[in-house]
Formats: sequence, structure tokens, C-alpha cells
Amino acid sequence: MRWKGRLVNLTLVALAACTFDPNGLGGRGGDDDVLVDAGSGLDARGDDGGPLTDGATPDDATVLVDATPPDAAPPDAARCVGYVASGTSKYKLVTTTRGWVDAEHSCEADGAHLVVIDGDDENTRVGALSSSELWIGLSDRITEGSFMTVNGATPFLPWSGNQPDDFFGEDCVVRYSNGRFNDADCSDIPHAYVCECDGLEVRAGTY
Ligand SMILES: [Ca+2]
Ligand SMILES: [Ca+2]
Ligand SMILES: [Ca+2]
Repeated sequence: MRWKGRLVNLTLVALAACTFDPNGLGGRGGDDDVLVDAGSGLDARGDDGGPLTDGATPDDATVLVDATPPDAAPPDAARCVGYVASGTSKYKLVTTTRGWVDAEHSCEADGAHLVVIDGDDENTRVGALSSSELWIGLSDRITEGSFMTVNGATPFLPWSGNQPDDFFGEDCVVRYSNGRFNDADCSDIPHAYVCECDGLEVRAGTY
């Protein structure tokens, strides 16, 4: 009798679970959870024989409600730690000098990219971070003469006089302390740089 009662109750559990599932908690995660829970419930409750007899299956309903949606993105708490907000974006000045590609990669390791200066206002704010020449997220490494930003934003191009000149094949852009830009060799002379965390992903194929 006890086994029969359990089987009936297990059926009730399954039916109750199936009733819950279409009410918005479905998806592959919900179905998997029901199967696992029905099995473990029988084993776990065989000893005390208690909760299953009420047939209301509040425990099973709780499990379903608590189930994490299978496709929910995990929180990205480690992204851009230590960046300082300015205007509508966040920045980090890196005084360790590197070649342009290494600099970009170091920013990407933070979930960021070399700063993409989108206009005079941001150019001024970046200039306030350092009086050094700085790498910025702009180059014509892909197509000579076609400067692209690393996040795909429309380039802002306040070139210094006679720049860009592609002197001996210069493809990477530095921001002079006066706010003007120059194409420079990507690796000959390492520079300090500013990383920017603006929530935009690095666009593949831009450098
Ligand atoms: Ca920007
Ligand atoms: Ca060039
Ligand atoms: Ca140049």
C-alpha cells in the first residue's frame, strides 16, 4: 500500500509539475529539473514518508520557481574594475608603455578597448588624464588610408598638420598632448594609453 501510495503521489508530483511548466517556467531547464526532482524526491522522502502525502507538492513548486532560467547571462562583475567614470564613459590611464597591439590587448583583458574618442568633448576629457602622447583605438591596419575605430564607431579625426602621412607605413594613431592625432608606427615607439569601458564590444576585423 505504501508503495502504491507513493506511486500515486509521484504521479501527482509529475502532473503538478507539468501543470506548472506551461505557466511560464518552461524551457529545457524546467523539464530537466522536473525529472531529476521526481526521482530524488522518491528516494529522499522514502525514509520519513512525510511531505508526499499531502499531494499539494509545495516543495516541487518551490523548486520550479527557484530554477534559474537556463539562458540567463551571468553577472559580469569583473569587467572594467578600477575604471573611472567621466562624462558618459569610463576610462583607465595606463602609464606602462606598450606597442599599439599589446596596448589594445591589455585593454581587452579588462573587457574594454583603447579609447575611442568620438568628439571634442571626449577628446578634452581624455587629455585631462595625461599630458603624454597616448595610443587611441584608431588605426588603418586593415586597409591603408581607411582609419577604423576598434569598436566600430564613426572615427573622429582631428589630425595634426600634414597627418596622416603613412610615414614608412604608419598605421596606428597617437593622440598628441594638444589633442591632435598622428599616425605612428604601431611598434617602434611604445606609448602610454587610455583604455575605455563604454559597454561596446571590440568589433572584429577593425585592426
Ligand atoms: Ca569613447
Ligand atoms: Ca597607414
Ligand atoms: Ca604620421
